[in-house]
Amino acid sequence: MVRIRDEQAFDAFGCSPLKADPPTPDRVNPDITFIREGAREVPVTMPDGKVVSFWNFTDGRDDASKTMWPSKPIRVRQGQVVHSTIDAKKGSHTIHHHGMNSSTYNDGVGHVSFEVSEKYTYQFQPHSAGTYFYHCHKNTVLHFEMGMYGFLIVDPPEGPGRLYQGGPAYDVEALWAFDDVDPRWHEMNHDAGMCGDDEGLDRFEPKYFLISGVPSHKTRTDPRVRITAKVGQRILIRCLNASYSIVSMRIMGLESTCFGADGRGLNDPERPWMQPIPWHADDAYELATAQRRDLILQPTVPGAYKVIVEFRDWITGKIQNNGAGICETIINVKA
Ligand SMILES: [Cu+2]
Repeated sequence: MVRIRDEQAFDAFGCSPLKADPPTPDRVNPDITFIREGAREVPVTMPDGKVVSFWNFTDGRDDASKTMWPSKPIRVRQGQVVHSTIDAKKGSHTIHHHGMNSSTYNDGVGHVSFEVSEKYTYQFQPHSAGTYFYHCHKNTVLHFEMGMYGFLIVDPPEGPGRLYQGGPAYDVEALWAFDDVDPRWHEMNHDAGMCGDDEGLDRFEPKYFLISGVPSHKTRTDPRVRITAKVGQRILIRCLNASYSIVSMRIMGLESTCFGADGRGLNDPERPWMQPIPWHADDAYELATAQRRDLILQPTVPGAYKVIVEFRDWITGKIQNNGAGICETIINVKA
């Protein structure tokens, strides 16, 4: 074990972040509420038969969410006052609602506010419809790799069916979260590395690759990933790169248009410098860690269109795991 040089300074910031369960400041009546309980273990069987354990946030009011990984989405409407309560249960955790303009108290970043040891209610009000995600921000590099995340979707005030006000409508919606797994990290304890201990968190060697919790050997068939639509329908794919790789994505034989990036619409008249981006068939488009892209497709010809998702090393650009870091799925378009 290698200790860092200035232990005192690290102790104040790294080892001992404040753990607290304060009342929510400036609390008002919410329009919608959520409960997320911290760190239930969800086993996932990988292509080689090995079982890797992930941690989820369980919706305290929904038994089905106990086995869901990624965690059950939080879905709200633009302008609503949202109360999202964490019940930490095991150890301390936080919820960072990534992309919301929250106050520091409500931002859920453990090291700049506090970690929640029992319960805290985050209060925020989303102002921009689009695709976001929520995740634990305690010992972030580890807890995020352990899977403590889920989609956070902000619908326009009138509800689902349109990406944002003035944006495109859709008939079919898919949520794709790309993830990569270094199984060595999944054997660590909650606080590994927080005191500057050399636990090997600077080495990330992903061996398994998944889309929305589905390992690569099942992404072509599992309905959590595979898309089924009819000719003429408009398909919305909400993409989230929840991996520690650069994700390079190709949709073979189909044109699409990126109408949203990181929770912002791209054809908003108030932001004329941002324009929808055409994604040409067969071309590769990249997402860095935590980026979201909202794609709209409207296929005119029936077919089973292949989607290829490559996980590439940030530095070398090579496909992870000696070229094996690939997931494929199908957009199945029926007449
Ligand atoms: Cu956590």
